[in-house]
Amino acid sequence: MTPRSATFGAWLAAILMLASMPVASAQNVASRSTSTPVILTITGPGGSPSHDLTLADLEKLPKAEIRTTTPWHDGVQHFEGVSLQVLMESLKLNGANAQVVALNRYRTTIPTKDFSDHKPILAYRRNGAAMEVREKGPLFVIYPYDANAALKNDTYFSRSAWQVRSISVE
Ligand SMILES: Nc1nc2c(c(=O)[nH]1)N[C@H]1C(S)=C(S)[C@@H](COP(=O)(O)O)O[C@H]1N2
Ligand SMILES: [Mo]
Repeated sequence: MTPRSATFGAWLAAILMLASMPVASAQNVASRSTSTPVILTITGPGGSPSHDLTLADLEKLPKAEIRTTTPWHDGVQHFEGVSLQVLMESLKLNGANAQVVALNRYRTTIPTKDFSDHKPILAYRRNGAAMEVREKGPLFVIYPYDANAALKNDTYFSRSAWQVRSISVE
């Protein structure tokens, strides 16, 4: 072997090694994004670490249910999800307001006092089925509108973000 081909061999080995590493991590990312995608990112105040949650993570929390009509559906709907109050408590997040941002960049501010006063949920199922993005899923803030006439107005409808992607508590 000439010195030149030895150098080439060393380069080849290094390149093969480098090439194999990104392939392995790309596969991990791909399998995570198809089987258990992150659907919700929650951040707390003051640069505290953010939480990336999958549907399975949300389903581990106690299930909350609301049966109600809404301005966006025909007839009484059965929503299943997680109480926003319980979600905040489980992540030990405290703050006066939750900024909710949707996939379409719609953004709304929910005073966290609503979570205890009105018990809205972050719904992940409607009538027993996961909600597709085109059906305003995968996550939809739902208040118990029928249980309290005071919730049937634009203040609460505008807080009812669909296609929720992130929540930041401030
Ligand atoms: N993702 C998302 N959620 C949203 C909105 C939106 O544009 N995108 N509009 C909000 C506002 S301001 C209100 S009043 C109601 C409006 O519902 P409507 O467009 O069916 O009247 O949904 C709320 N949730
Ligand atoms: Mo609105």
